[in-house]
Amino acid sequence: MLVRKVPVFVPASPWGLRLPQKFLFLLFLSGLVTLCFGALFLLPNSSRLKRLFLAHRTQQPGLEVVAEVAGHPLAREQESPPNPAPAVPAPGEGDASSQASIRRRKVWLRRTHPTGTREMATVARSSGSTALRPQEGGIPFSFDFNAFRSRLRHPVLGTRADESKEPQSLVRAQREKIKEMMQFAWQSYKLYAMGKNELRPLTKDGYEGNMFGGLSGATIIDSLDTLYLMELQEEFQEAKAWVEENFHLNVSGEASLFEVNIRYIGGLLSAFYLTGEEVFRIKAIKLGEKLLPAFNTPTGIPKGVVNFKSGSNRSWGWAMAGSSSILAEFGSLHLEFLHLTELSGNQVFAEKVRNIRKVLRKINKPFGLYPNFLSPVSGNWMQHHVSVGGLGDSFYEYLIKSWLMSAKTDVEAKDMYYEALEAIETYLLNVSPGGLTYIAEWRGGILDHKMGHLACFSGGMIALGAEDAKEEKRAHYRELAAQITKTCHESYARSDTKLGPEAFWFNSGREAVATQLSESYYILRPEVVESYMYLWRQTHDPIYREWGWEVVMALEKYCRTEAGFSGIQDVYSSIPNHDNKQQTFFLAETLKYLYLLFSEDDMLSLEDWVFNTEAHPLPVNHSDSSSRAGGRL
Ligand code: DMJ
Repeated sequence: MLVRKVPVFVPASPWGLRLPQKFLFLLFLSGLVTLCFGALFLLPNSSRLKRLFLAHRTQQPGLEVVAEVAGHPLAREQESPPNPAPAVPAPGEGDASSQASIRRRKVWLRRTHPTGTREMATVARSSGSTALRPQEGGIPFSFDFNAFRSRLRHPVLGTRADESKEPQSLVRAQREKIKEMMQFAWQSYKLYAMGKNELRPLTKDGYEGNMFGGLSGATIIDSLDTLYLMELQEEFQEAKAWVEENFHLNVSGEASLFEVNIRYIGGLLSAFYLTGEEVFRIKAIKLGEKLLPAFNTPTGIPKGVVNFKSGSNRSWGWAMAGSSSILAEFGSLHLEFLHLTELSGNQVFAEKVRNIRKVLRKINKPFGLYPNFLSPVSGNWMQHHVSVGGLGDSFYEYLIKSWLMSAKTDVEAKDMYYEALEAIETYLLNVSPGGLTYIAEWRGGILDHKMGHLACFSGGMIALGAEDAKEEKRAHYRELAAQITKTCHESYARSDTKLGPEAFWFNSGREAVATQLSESYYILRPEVVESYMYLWRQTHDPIYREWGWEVVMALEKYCRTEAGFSGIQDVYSSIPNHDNKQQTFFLAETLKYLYLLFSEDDMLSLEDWVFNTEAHPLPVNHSDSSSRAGGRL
């Protein structure tokens, strides 16, 4: 028989537990309670739980002030700081990054919880402060839109002097024609593919592609500013309504950091700066936050692909067997990310791109050149391939534009640009036997004598940068820009369609022509008309409008279909074989640059705006707002 021994000096608990057991149980219970509360406050994304528990907490005084001025009741969602801690901390970032995130949080708290009278007065004065709309899960930061607009040197759409001078002028009719093309491209997209990323005009349906991580409506976001600029008001309202109602960010696919940045973030930022509509600012910032995990690498150089669901990242499989980040991709974030900081008050965006700059400053450059492949793990170049076309292009563009966007204060960017350009001139620039100037591609010292269509933006870039070069180089750069643009025009002029191929060569007696069918296609790309636009603004030489008009005619003849515009597979065949794709950049860039080419110079004046690499205008930082952005734009 089992006898249960109960020592007389230990009284049994009411639940039949002895005292030491009871003590241990209580200890366990209190530990559990502490853990639960700890998790409530420390876990990312705990704002929903916090609301549940803290619903009756008194609101911060600073937030009341902002909400009152904005004229909206303040929702609890607005209290979550932007950019919650990234899902996966960067290897090697450990303590430093948590310190940085505490600092960021403090900055954010200072911004959103103003306590002093000075801050309150600033908010109260700014009648144009963007509103914090609860239903949009607003970003708790106020941007003084009216003050920003008052600092611009020119009306956004210009004074349209030519219209008042001569209402029926040729240039006006040309501009109207381009506007009609935009209208047609938009209507076709709307009819057959509304909400999808791109229109397929032959099959009359939409296409999502796999670059945007499940985001939709790339054509809509890319078109917003072009519609606005062309005063297509009804269409602009349709696009805006779609963004408000249907542009959802809770997607979970893999996205290209570069493409999402230049098209979506760029498009939303421009739409905000042109209209002051809060929905664009908020969506741009929230989408920007979704891109941040791409930077979780040992060097801080982002990888090309980010997984929106897991927050993991990876390099493109084709980039040196998945080991490299691409110069043009990580080098074309600077403009947008500084504006994300400007509009959110969150330093994290600016920190990310400044770090990229730091890595690039430090690394050894072969002959002063920047190769296209860099390891985000070791920070070393992975291959010595240098190109001003694909893989390299917009890195150079963003250097000179960073300088311009900073109202000429970012001297580092300017120096990097001119140093890089000198190296390019020394090692890549060539003149063909027929007298055509071109920028070849460099492979460890050996030249490929070809130029991609993408490289044709460089005429415009060099023209744009010419004015700030050393005095003795200015005329030279102007001439160089004109010569490169002329070469790119030749690549169009030498085809049967008067549209240019994807790549053209200078060898075996052939000049400025593609040498194989696989390079003979034209996919509605903008780079050549982009250069015409800059050269026109710089010189007012009528040749650029003539050349631009040739493109308009060719687009109409060979790329216009019953249901939108399409690329063609062979520019050397006058019987077009369409590729069934109306690219988003056709509406964002090609038609916009054409429209600007036939407009007055003060429409989106280059004194006030820089265009991102998808032609989305971002404002120059004329102000003393450096303290707001925590640095220079
Ligand atoms: C655009 O998406 C951008 O201009 C990018 O920088 C390069 N390629 C396309 C247009 O050709």
